[in-house]
Amino acid sequence: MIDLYTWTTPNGRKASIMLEEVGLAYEVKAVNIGKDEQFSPQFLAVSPNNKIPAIVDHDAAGGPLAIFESGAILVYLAEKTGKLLAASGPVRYKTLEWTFWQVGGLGPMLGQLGYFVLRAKEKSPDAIDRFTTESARLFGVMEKRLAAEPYLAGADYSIADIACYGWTFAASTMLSRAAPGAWGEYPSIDRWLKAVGEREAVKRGMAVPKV
Ligand SMILES: N[C@@H](CCC(=O)N[C@@H](CS)C(=O)NCC(=O)O)C(=O)O
Repeated sequence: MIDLYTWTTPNGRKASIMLEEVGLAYEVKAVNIGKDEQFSPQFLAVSPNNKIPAIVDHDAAGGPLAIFESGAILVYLAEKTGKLLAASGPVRYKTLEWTFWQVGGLGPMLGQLGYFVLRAKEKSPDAIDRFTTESARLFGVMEKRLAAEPYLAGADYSIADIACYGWTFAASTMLSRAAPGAWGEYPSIDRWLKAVGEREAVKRGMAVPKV
């Protein structure tokens, strides 16, 4: 059994979508970051960076294994099950490339954009402009990739698509209303959003945790 520490955010949903896709049994431990539960000693013992998602695999070889950082969780679960990440070869590295593009680029930029347009007490035009421009640039890169390939890693759905789905969905809906310049006409991303969003495992994973 795997414990999944998560909340209702795009980062948390990468892990729940992945667990649904690979079909591993898991128990949800909701960490309400709106109530600062990520700073509790019990959670910090699992995730010392005080961020969700995190997992504990009680069936790991060598005893229970705690993992934080969504990219590490995706790679771990893919390798544990042999699904959604090739074991070797070029497709493996295309998959890792787009997975870490999300973790190091798309996620942080959209997260900062969301903070500055929705939550910051004082509006900072420079910060909003910076993160709007960078988000739009990243979506331009993603649009080009998806115009050339069905999925981010190439022909097949992979952990790279799982990494990008939640944030891209948020950008296409709620965030684009708050920061219209960050989103635009992206026919290939729209096609991909529909294909990924129609997967049953994605629908189930996007509904975790139930609050
Ligand atoms: N790089 C991390 C980012 C995780 C992250 O930013 N999680 C947010 C929720 S979406 C969080 O837990 N925030 C709580 C906090 O910063 O105190 C990952 O990909 O797992």
